[in-house]
Amino acid sequence: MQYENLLVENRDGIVVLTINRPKALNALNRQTLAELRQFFGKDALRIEGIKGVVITGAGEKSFVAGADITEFEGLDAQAGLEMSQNGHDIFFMIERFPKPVVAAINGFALGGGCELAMACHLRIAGEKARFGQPEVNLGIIPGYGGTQRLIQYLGKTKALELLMTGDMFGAEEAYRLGLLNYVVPAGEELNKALELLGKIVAKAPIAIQKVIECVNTYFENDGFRREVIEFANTVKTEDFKEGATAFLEKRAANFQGK
Ligand code: CO8
Repeated sequence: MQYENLLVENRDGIVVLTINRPKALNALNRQTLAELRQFFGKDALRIEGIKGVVITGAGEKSFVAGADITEFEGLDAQAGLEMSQNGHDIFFMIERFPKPVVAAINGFALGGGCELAMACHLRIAGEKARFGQPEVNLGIIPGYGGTQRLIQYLGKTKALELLMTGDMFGAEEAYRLGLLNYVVPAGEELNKALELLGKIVAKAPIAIQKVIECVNTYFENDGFRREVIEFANTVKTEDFKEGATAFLEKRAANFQGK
């Protein structure tokens, strides 16, 4: 398939998938999500001899800066519910992909970008990468699994703090907290991802697939569905309209709790 916003490069069975919207810091618009669904749901498994996938972002500044905020205008609760569920479905396709998927995080991994990285099996970041779930700054909650997966990696203490403050944190801190497998000098994240995958794909593929399935099973719970519902509930608030408008107008939001 031809993609508008994804670059697909097959390096001897390791597919490097680059989210390619650098002018919008690789934000996940509807088109990009549809292409990720097409890739992980259909195209990837038809690539002969595929052994693993690396996901990275185009440019030096950003992995993925979140959902595309310019598409938030006019979003109602029903559309919010559907968009969130769509993202959940796609990110589960990644998490349940039978081959190892590694995020090579080359810059901002915020909101949906941090959630995309967390849906991958392993994460490697350049030292300048920045992380965060800043949704509360927009009057919403994470809608692509962030409330669940952040706890999986960080535990409840730090996950609650970071989800409620929306604070950004750097790669060293992300490593210390358990979000990352490795931090490497900026620009080296793709090489390190390929090196790590090289080691994994030399093992028995069925055994690797079963490891992925069993680890995922440990974390199955109802929290993901609850997140979709509560995301939609925040989309219908006036605070969400104010938060998204304030971002686009490049000013601080004035939330009223309505
Ligand atoms: N969406 C759309 N455009 C974006 C986004 C985004 N998430 N992030 C950055 N951009 C655009 C900017 O608007 C800007 O465009 P332009 O040049 O046309 O003005 C361009 O990218 C460059 O960005 P900045 O000028 O802001 O660059 P800075 O270096 O000053 O700042 C930041 C970089 C800190 C990353 C800043 O851009 C930022 O804060 N971005 C928003 C981050 C964010 O809040 N992400 C979370 C979004 S919400 C989310 O992901 C929820 C997921 C679940 C959704 C469920 C379904 C709807």
